Formats: sequence, structure tokens, C-alpha cells
Amino acid sequence: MTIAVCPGSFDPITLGHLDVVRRACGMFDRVIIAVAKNPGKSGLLDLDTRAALARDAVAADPATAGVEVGVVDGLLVDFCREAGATVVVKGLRGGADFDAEQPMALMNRHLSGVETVFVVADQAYAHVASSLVKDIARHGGPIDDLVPAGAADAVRAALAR
Ligand code: COD
Repeated sequence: MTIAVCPGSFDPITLGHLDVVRRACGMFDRVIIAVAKNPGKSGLLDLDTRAALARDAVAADPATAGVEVGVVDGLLVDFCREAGATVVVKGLRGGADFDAEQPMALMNRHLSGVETVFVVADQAYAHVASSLVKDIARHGGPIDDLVPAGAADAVRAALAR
């Protein structure tokens, strides 16, 4: 049985993230979403809120209903080891994603032997990014067709605080 982890900041989880998770479910026996802090990004939602939104989103889709969601407190490779996961699945929207992901994939393999599998973003979602979602919402624009139900309200509520 191969267990895969889909890690990310998920601030908030988007329909693009969910497409990657759905496709990971088609390739691996068990899939776990790992919500983690990216030190290079300032967060809007707290980690527990991000995880709750991810849980609601996967539960709402029969294709991802069995997916578990955890919060990474430390290194991703330690989370993978504790979960028994040997594969990390990430999405690539373009060259910039590859440039960011390649060193992490190499480092995670160096640290623990975990392999990273990349899926090319579906063209329906290749323009979707959590950072753009937050920027649009900050200016009062529409984000409801970019994120799962519940996430848009959570973003708007966090921005209003
Ligand atoms: N379509 C397809 N894929 C997408 C889309 C989309 N629309 N949007 C994002 N993605 C992909 C990204 O390319 C990425 O692969 C993944 O989804 C998650 O994206 P983000 O933006 O939510 O998350 P990141 O890139 O900020 O996540 C970075 C981590 C949190 C995974 C990283 O910082 C980490 O592993 N932190 C834990 C501590 C650790 O182990 N550090 C050492 C790392 S070597």
C-alpha cells in the first residue's frame, strides 16, 4: 500500500489544489493533505482553519471523501515518516512552480528518501493561486468560483478582522 502526502500552505485551499488531490487519489492507496507553514509567505488563515476548510472540501467530493487532513508541526519529511508515506504529490502550474519545487523535492529525498511526484496543473486551474485569491478578495472581487464552498467566506471574514 502506497501512502501519498499532498503538502501545501493551503491559505486558502483552492480548486486547483483539490484537482491535484483528486488526481493523487487515482494514483495512490491513501492520500493525506498536509497543511504546513511556508516561512516565505505571510499567512492569512490560521493553520487549523486551513485544515478545517480542506476537510470540508474533501468530504464534499466522493472522489476525495477518504482523504485525511493533518497539520505539519516541523519538517514535512517527519510528517511523512510518521504517516508511513513514501510519496509527496505536488502540482506544477508552470516554470516558476518547478523552480520552487525542485530544491524542495531534492532536499526531501536527501533528508528521508521520500519521492516527489509532480502533476501538471489542469488548464482549468493553472491560473489559480491562493495569493491571487486573497488579493482579489482584498479588493472586493469575486472568489467563489476559485475556492471550495466555505473558503470564500473564511477568507473574507479573515480580511475583515
Ligand atoms: N493547480 C495545481 N497545483 C497547484 C495550484 C493549482 N492551481 N495551486 C497550487 N498548486 C500546487 C503548488 O505548486 C504546490 O505544489 C502545492 O500546490 C501547494 O501550494 P501552496 O502554495 O498552497 O503551498 P506552498 O508551495 O507554500 O507549500 C510549501 C510547503 C508548506 C509544502 C513547504 O514550505 C514545506 O514543506 N514546509 C514544511 C517545513 C519543511 O519541511 N521545510 C523544508 C522543505 S525542503
